[in-house]
Amino acid sequence: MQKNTRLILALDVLDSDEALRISGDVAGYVDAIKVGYPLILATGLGIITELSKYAPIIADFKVADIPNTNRLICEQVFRAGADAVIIQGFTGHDSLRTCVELAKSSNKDVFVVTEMSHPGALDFMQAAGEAIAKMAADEKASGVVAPATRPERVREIRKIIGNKLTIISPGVGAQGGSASDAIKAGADWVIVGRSIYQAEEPAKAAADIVAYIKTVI
Ligand code: 3DU
Repeated sequence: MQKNTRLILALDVLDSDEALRISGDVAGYVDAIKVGYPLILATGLGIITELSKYAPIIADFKVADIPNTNRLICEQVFRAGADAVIIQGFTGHDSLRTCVELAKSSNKDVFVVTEMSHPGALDFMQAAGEAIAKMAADEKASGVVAPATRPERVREIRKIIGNKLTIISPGVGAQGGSASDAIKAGADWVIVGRSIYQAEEPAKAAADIVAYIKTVI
């Protein structure tokens, strides 16, 4: 994944024609497209292959199972053409290690969720966030997913993982986070969904975010 615009589109629409149209419109403004359960359950895993002509694809399955099941899931995701997969960190070292080993052998990336961006992440997840970030670094994941809604946590997680891992950061726009604050706090990329795909002109919305990011780098 090339660090160029520093914007990742979260494509949580439910229709394949719409997904392809929006991807074509915004392709010049995004470094990757993140797809997850909503689009894939609605249209099928083949949508990954179709979208991969526009940008690298991150499959956000938040994989959270025993090592063997994690491996089976990641195999399918990579076979479909995804360049990266997002997994949950709370399942521990062995579950993560299995994904990282598979990814490295196929030249793919694994991003590990430390703590999520919504308010409920404070109930249980945040307490484990720093330990998960350390684990992601120890297990040599490609990067972590950290919340743009809490830039101070992005900053803390950056300190823990150093500069070898990247940070992708959701929560910008609809969830209240700011793209520039997340980037200033140490995120490599921001992930934006509704503020782009629900906009009247998705390409303009994406271009505006990219321009905003450029003011702080
Ligand atoms: O709130 P948005 O519409 O910009 O979409 C954010 C996307 O990022 C969405 O796909 C959501 O499932 C994902 N995500 C988070 O919002 C927060 C996380 O901690 C991890 C992933």
